[in-house]
Amino acid sequence: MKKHNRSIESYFESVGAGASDVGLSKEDIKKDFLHKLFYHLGRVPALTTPNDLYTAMALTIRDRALRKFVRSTEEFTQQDARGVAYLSAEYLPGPHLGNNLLNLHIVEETKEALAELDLDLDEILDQEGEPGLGNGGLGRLASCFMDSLATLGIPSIGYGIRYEFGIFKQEIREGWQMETTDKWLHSGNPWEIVRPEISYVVKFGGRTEHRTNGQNRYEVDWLPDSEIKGTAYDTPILGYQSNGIIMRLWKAEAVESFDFSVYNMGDYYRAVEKKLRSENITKVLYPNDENLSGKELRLKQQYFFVSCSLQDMIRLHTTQGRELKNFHEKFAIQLNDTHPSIAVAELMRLLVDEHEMEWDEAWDITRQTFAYTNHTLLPEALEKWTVSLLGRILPRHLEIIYEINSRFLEELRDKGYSGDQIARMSLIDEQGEPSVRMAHLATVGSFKVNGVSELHSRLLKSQVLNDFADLWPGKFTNVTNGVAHRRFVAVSNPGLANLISEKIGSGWLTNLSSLSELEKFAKDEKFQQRWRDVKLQNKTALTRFIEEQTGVKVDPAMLFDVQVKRIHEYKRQHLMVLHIIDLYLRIKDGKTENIAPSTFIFAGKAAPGYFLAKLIIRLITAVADLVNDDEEVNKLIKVVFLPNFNVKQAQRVYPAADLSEQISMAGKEASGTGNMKFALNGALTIGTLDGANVEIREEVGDENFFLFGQTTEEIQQTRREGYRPYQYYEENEKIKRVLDFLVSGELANGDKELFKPLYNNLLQQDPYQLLKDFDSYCTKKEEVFKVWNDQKEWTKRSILNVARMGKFSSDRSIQDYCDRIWQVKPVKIQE
Ligand code: NBG
Repeated sequence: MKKHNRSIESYFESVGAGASDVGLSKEDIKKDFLHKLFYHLGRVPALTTPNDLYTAMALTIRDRALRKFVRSTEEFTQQDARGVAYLSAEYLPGPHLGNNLLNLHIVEETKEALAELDLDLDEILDQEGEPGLGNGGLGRLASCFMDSLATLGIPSIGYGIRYEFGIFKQEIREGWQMETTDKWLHSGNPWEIVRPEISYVVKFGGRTEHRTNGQNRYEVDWLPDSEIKGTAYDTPILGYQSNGIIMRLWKAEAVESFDFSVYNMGDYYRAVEKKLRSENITKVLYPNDENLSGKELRLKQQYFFVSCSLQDMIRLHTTQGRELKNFHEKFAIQLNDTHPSIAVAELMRLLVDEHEMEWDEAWDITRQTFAYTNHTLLPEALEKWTVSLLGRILPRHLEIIYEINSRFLEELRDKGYSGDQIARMSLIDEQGEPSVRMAHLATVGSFKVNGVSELHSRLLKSQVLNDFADLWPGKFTNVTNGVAHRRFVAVSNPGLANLISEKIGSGWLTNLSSLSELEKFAKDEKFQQRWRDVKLQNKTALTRFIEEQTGVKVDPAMLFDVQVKRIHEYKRQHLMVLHIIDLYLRIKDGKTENIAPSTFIFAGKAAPGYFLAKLIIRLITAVADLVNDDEEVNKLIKVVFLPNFNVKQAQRVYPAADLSEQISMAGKEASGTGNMKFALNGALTIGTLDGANVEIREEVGDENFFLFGQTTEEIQQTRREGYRPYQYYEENEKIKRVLDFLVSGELANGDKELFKPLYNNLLQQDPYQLLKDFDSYCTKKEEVFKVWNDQKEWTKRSILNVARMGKFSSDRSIQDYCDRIWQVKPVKIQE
């Protein structure tokens, strides 16, 4: 086929196949499904496995998704629009099939097509695993953004890493978290297409040579000591009845040129070893959320995917006949945290060293291209690379960073900045072992910097990047996070989605604010009853799942009180546990009045090297065993730890929750997005004034939100006054009793030592001020129980929560990015 400027439509028309070669009718789907099953997978009907059925269906739908992608790309190219490249080291797309069916509007057609073949869509959906290519909120946010970018018709592409092993699989053995590898590719991945022709060479190590060329131009050669090839793997991401975009993930491979021709036996093995070593780069995701490990391989991963992505953008740009001096007019590149921030130096290198651009022009372009999103204020999570490591892996980039820094510091000196200020703002941290501050590199190299909630953006400006915000006030902005409500409500909670659409129409699918039309039904008792029926159904389904996974039987009539997220001290899962222990002790004392029957549900992974987080899981499972086995207690409360929290499990949990626990110490949770998913599914929130909780409360109304705990200011005040947690232990009977219980041995077959580290941590430092917030939390829980006992009141609040959550769609977040940061316009396909 020769290259023509013809549209995809015209090709099909010319062979008489009609424009709808991948039709959406029941018959089209059925025919294509059988075609995939027999001719693509080569299956004999009698030997078909459930995975075959799933794969055939996925391939059927992938064709339709690709059609949208091809059409969108045609349109983007024609309109010559500015586009967005989202650079993220993590993505958590979740299962694709259900979401794609919704977006193509063919759930019913597919169900029927399968039913006619005696197959069940739900069983097929259940077959799908998920790419666990992220740790938590940050990776999931990237995937929510892909969904919204496609839906809004923004010319865009998401770049990342195709880890062969994603986030570990969590099992619970004898109460402890155990990690096993996540072999997500083992039964194949029908959604991706490998693009062997889209590949780039990435260099590592070695040294640089500086010289002046014939035209008197100063030039630098980078003579690396190894090279690795990155190959593109594309997954189409569909918008809702809209465009399709691509998530392009890079896989590391040995470069073609590695030399098999000159081997003897020994060299052959060495050559193969070298190949394996190359592939190591994209082998496994680092399972640390909010923490930096300083690992060489991690830096290599970051550079690898960034370099491939930038080379790819430059290729896209120049093959369309454009000049590099216009690069920033065609691309806005969003840095999802500092993980891809080496891109600032890499774009400089590509422009200056490889494309012979002058430094000043290259720097102008770079600074008009990048924008940086910060996702955490936790000091231990701010990325730094030692100068010695960075210089060894990326010698040329270290030189470029030094050059950027020296020019930047010169600017500060000219402005009269003091030595102290300059040391604070420098890209190089000279305290201790010299290291590169990646957040500073990202800030200096970007035209906009944003936090992910109002509070977080404010704290970012007043704390972590304070000096930069003073220098460039206009550079800083906020974009509050949002979630893909279609996945987390329409796909996960069809009962609620149908009820809502029946009342107010389906406009909320593309315009979440229209949920406000539900407000008028908040007190309607018939509607309330239906609202509760849906919740009960979802809880019953979760009950079955809990029993399957943990063997624990729970009663769906109980209050489902849920905390699911990564396990971290700052998120304070143990605060919830301390309260459960208090309830247990009360019940044992026979003081059961005012306790609403509750099931406490936890899920989440702990970083494998994070001892206290793992001990918190051990504590939850210990409390679960104690409570669930005690006849006197288990009628009133139960405790469950669901192993291996991931997107698929999350989609079962949110719809079944009554109460959402968002109880981090104020100032620590940048935004939270689980908080939004819960509230959108009708859970009420108990939470602190942290992250996006603040805005959720503003929206849903103080009276519909269970607020407790100190504010950021109060926390700082407490710290300034010299926080002494031991004092709370001494002065507060309840705290003393609960903490003593931790080390009484009753939770651990007489072992008094097991939970000592947590006990000591709380009594000696309590860095997240649990003890200080404990009373306020318990008091609020009493109120929760009271409101729960008034089901009409509870349901009214639940309806109002949903009705007022319109702000928290990722569609709105992406619109904010477009308006405040990228300055890009939608190019929607017409179909
Ligand atoms: C996380 C924050 C969350 C936030 C997500 C998405 C990191 C580094 N940060 O509060 O902890 O919701 O990012 O912005 O993973």
